[in-house]
Amino acid sequence: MRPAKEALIVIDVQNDFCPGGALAVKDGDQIIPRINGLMDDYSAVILTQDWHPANHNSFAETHPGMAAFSTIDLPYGIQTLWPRHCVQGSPGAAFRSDLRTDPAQLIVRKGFRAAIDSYSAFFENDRTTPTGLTGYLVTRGIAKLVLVGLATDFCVAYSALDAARLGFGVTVLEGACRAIDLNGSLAKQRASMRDAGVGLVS
Ligand code: VGL
Ligand code: ZN
Repeated sequence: MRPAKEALIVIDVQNDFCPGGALAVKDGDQIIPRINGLMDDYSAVILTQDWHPANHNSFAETHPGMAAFSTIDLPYGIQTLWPRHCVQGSPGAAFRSDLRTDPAQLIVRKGFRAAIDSYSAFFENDRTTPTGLTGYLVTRGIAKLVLVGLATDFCVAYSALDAARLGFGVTVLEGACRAIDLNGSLAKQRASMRDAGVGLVS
């Protein structure tokens, strides 16, 4: 058993990010047995769930003429446009049926405001609007976080960088993550995480 002040945070292991899904991450499903096995070692287990309205601003379909995986300028900065994914209540937004969810004590839904995306489990993409997760962790006395899930270079990395900035000790178990790797994003985010003091462990 890991120390009580340490939490396992499982990022976005949802149908749309796995093979066959709308924004499939290569081999995204292959991390699930390992994640399931980790859950019994942690007294705090938290899941996140990407949870968008159908007209979300991060969807290419919301911007006529714009292609998926291109970028646009929004008031909070540059936003990558994604294929429509993880629409609230849709099968694609559900957790993979082989992911254990019973051990989770908290499920954080994010990206539920149409005007702003939220990669991180802590803040939306303006880096200031909080999800509330910080308060939950702090009031439970949790100081160290172990992050796994999808995708390494987007939601996992943004969460890890925010957590480090907030003062948590952060480890990313890369063997229990898979990446999108868009235009070199994986190498860039791995370097940023290292610079921020995030432990990268295979
Ligand atoms: C994610 C892109 C869009 C992720 C979520 O979970 O990494 N990536 N929405
Ligand atoms: Zn999303």
